Amino acid sequence: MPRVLATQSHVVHGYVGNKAATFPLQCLGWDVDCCNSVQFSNHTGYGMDKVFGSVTSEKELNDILSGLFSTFQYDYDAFLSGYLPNKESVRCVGLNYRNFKKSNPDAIWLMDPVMGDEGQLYVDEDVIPEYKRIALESDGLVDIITPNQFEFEILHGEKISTVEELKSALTKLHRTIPMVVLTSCMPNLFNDSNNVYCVASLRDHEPLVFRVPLIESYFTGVGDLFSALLLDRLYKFNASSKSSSSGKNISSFKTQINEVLNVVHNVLLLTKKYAPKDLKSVIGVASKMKDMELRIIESRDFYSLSFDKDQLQNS
Ligand code: PXL
Repeated sequence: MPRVLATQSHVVHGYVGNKAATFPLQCLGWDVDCCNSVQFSNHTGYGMDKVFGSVTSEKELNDILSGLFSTFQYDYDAFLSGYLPNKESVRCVGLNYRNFKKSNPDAIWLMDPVMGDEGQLYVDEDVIPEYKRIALESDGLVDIITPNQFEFEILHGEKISTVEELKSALTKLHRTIPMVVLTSCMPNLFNDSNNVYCVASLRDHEPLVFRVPLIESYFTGVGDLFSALLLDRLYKFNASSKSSSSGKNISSFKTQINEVLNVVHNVLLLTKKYAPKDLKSVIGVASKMKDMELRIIESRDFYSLSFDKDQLQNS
């Protein structure tokens, strides 16, 4: 059974961070070791006056991660990092994961640099230089990064308004990171507000563009689910290509991203089915937000689905 170390948030109620990642990964046969960067009552979309709990201190986070390293140095096949609330937590995870990667050079590190969306930061601003340091200065450390466009622009240091600018920014980021997946791009980039665009790029290949039908709703934790599922697909492909020596290729990368987008799309459709129809009555109303939580458990039959070509083309 492969084992992943996942450092991101824990919420008591609902499904973001490790709560969104753990059950799907377990369904896919993973042993998931969760290290919680925060323990909150619920996600921050309920309104900051409705978030209770605490941020794991740098000392505690470092004690846990370095303690795990001292006992389980060679026991992880993959590393996942997501929501880290401040510069101390980003730096601490960076340093500890660096040690793990040195001992396990074949293990995959998927870093989701969770910082914000649509122009709004939802972590401390001082995480930015720390994420830049990890992403831009350390070749061979992070294998795959899954920012949204806002986060990608922060790492790149400039706004991106055209596909050409996007391509050249990707080439720059590929100097240090072999795989980059922009989980969602802003509608103006592809002049299409009816669909969501995901751009996946493998070093030395043309970026792949995926169009996903937009589901009007208000979901939280989608990126966390996406990253977990993608890590599973990439790990399994790496493991099988090592034994068959077929190497990493662009067509299997495309299939993996397509499959993950399809699974996430199905989870969102199911979530929407149970969610209130009148979105205006929900946003900012804490007592109703619970009905918008991802249906992670009810979606259990989706996670391991592979999709045939016809389904892929239609989706
Ligand atoms: O990645 C989403 C996320 C994770 N963790 C916490 C959050 C959110 C989004 O709101 O509040 C605590």
